[in-house]
Amino acid sequence: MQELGHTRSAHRRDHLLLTPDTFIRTPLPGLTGGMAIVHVAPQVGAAFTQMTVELDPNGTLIQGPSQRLIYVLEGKLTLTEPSQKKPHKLAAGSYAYLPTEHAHAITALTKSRLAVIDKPFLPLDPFEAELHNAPFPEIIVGREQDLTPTFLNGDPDLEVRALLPASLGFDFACNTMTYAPGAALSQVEIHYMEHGLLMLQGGGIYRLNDSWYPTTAGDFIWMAPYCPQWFGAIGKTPAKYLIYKDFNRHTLA
Ligand code: UGY
Ligand code: MN
Repeated sequence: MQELGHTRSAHRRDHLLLTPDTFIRTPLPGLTGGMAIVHVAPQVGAAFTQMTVELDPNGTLIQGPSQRLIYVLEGKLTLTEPSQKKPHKLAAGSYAYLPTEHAHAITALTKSRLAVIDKPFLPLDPFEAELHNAPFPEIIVGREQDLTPTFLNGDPDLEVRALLPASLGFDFACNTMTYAPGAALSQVEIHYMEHGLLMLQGGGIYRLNDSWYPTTAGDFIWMAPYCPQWFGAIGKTPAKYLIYKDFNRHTLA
């Protein structure tokens, strides 16, 4: 239906809300048999790129210019990379962390969708790395379904699953957060880290700076550093999102 110029999408100084009706698909170097929806990139002021990559059967994505985290949204795929002879099998909920220059090819067996986060790596100073027993990050392949949740601020209705280990070696965090119906963040957060957020299930109200947005599965949000933020889940099913944040580094590093 023609929406006569109306959309929920919004672009403000310190945040972006992008709803699927405004997504633009583009080709990308390293991507064959598919298209990329680049949700956020340095062009808007972010220090990372987050995209959704849509692959047709046999479509392939190979390594990009930086370290990468992928999270499978839909489909069946293989990940070929040099640390293991046999390709890894990936399906919805599978994820992989791939360090900078770690050669890889992700190939779709069926029509698939992946969340992809690319971020230039900020290494720890070698002295700090030894002090904190935080070696250079290595490849990780896992399944979100196998992760044990923690509860944000002890709230049993707000489950956090960390895709990356709690080591200072990593310069970002990526978690899923699952809110029981009616659950909410216990505070308005204001922090120096930025966020990329993909709403996976359910929905609610996202407060971003001085605006309150109805938000639902499929939406993408970017929160710039210090963007005031709060979420409350609305509806009869849980709300769940995948959330990126820069982490573990001095702000002047
Ligand atoms: O990790 C976070 O900062 C997270 N609690 N923020 C958010 O959900 N907007
Ligand atoms: Mn936050």
